[in-house]
Amino acid sequence: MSQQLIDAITEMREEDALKLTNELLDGGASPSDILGACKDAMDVIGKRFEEGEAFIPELMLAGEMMTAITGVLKPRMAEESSGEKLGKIVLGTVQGDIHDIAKDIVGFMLDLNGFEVTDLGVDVPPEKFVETVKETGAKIVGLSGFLTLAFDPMKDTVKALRDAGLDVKVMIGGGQVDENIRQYTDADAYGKDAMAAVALANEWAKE
Ligand code: B12
Repeated sequence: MSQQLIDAITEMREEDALKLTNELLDGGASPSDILGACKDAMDVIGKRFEEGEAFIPELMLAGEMMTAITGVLKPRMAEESSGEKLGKIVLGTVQGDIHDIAKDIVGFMLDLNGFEVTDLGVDVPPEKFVETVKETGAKIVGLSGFLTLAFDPMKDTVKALRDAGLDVKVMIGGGQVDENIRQYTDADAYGKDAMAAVALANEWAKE
């Protein structure tokens, strides 16, 4: 069934993709399993783009489908949420990068799980993160980025936060971010998906 969803997305059949998403949910699939299938589909489309078999309009359509599917998943995710407030988080897609679908999912999940999220949007310069942490008193910062070109701005943002003497934990994530990139940027941790972001935030909120 989830292979059918992957096929519907990669074949750009948005209506079928939404129908299958609902069917999967009704059949008991978890929103995170469905997001996993979406990620696989996005990887296929991304690969086609890399190989010159797909172009910007396909990437845009893929993005629109992701947004539509997320819209279906959100109410189901909300059913699994907790009520208490655990802490403040500043979140954004770093400078030079405008991919925001994944960041929005991360923000939504953090919010659902009891964190007060200030979402700075996309293409956010390091100084904006610094300023907002000062304003909100947040103890956690989340940086998202999908481009290779986002790694330097991530590193610059971590440095700017440290240089400003702010006592924050920084998590990073997005497409190709892994432990190597975490080391390169000097962030405290990386998370592979929204659930990992929630687990990290929970761990840090307890410290
Ligand atoms: C959709 C898409 C677009 C859409 C974005 C729409 C939007 N509003 O976000 C549009 C069309 C705008 C776009 C533009 C471009 N794109 Co694009 N895009 C994609 C695509 C197909 C999917 C990305 C996506 O939304 N995935 C869905 C999410 C939900 O997936 P996910 O990774 O599972 O998300 C989880 C994790 O990432 C994690 N996470 C994310 N952020 C964070 C943060 C924290 C703190 C934590 C803990 C976790 C975390 O949690 C998420 C939720 O579980 C990818 C291919 C791919 N394989 O990802 C290319 C891709 C990222 N794009 C690419 C490129 C090249 C571009 C462009 C430069 C193209 C161009 N020539 O103009 C521009 C960039 C413009 C810019 N300055 O940013 C390349 C990047 C290559 C590289 N190495 O740099 C990719 C990899 C495609 C490819 N294979 O070539 N793109």
